[in-house]
Amino acid sequence: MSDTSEETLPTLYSYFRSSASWRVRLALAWKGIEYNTEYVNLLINENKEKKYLDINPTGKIPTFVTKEGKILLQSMAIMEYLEETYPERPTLPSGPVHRARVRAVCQMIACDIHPLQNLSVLRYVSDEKEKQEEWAREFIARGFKGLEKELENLSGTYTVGEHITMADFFLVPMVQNAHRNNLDMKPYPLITRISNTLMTLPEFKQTHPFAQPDCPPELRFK
Ligand SMILES: N[C@@H](CCC(=O)N[C@@H](CS)C(=O)NCC(=O)O)C(=O)O
Repeated sequence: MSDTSEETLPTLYSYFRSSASWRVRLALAWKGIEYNTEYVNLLINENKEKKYLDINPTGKIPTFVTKEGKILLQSMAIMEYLEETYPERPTLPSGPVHRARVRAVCQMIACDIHPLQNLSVLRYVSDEKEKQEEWAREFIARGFKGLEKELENLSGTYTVGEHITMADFFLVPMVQNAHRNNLDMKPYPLITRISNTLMTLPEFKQTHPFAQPDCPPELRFK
């Protein structure tokens, strides 16, 4: 872990490849919030060290520490906190139905798809990379099938309608995980089109895993 903390800024505990961390990096970038980063390397189990568990007993990342020193867990809860405390460039729409729809997409990804292909689950399933990928592909595909259909109703230029919302911050990192596990994206043209559109925006490029300082040089964007 690096030590870059500065008292006046919030701190994000992040790992370049963690899609849940990328969601929060996106919300922070979208709202233009300055923050410090503490890097937690999941591959060498820094998330299981006492130093980290004292901050987040679940051993998961991200963790967000507000500028007042309050510790917040869970990417969606952190993003809701950012929405409430930094209302500029809102990431939730105004009406209750639209808000519920955005949250539903977030939860399809955060609750139904992502946990099944998390590193700790893959390590439990098998030691072999191929078997891990096969498992991840299966559960991302099952989730994307329903999501793609639902996006026929919900999407516009972006995941829900014509404005960037929290749902977009969940979608793009999930698509990145799908690519990483070599999922054939042909059955998901809407998910692919929206994700490609979003990836042209600076906030998405800057926060991409391969643009992070803790990304190994061989993977980093040239
Ligand atoms: N629901 C949590 C998921 C957090 C999560 O699973 N993070 C992953 C990285 S994307 C992690 O810490 N994995 C390490 C482990 O499970 O040991 C959130 O949205 O913050």
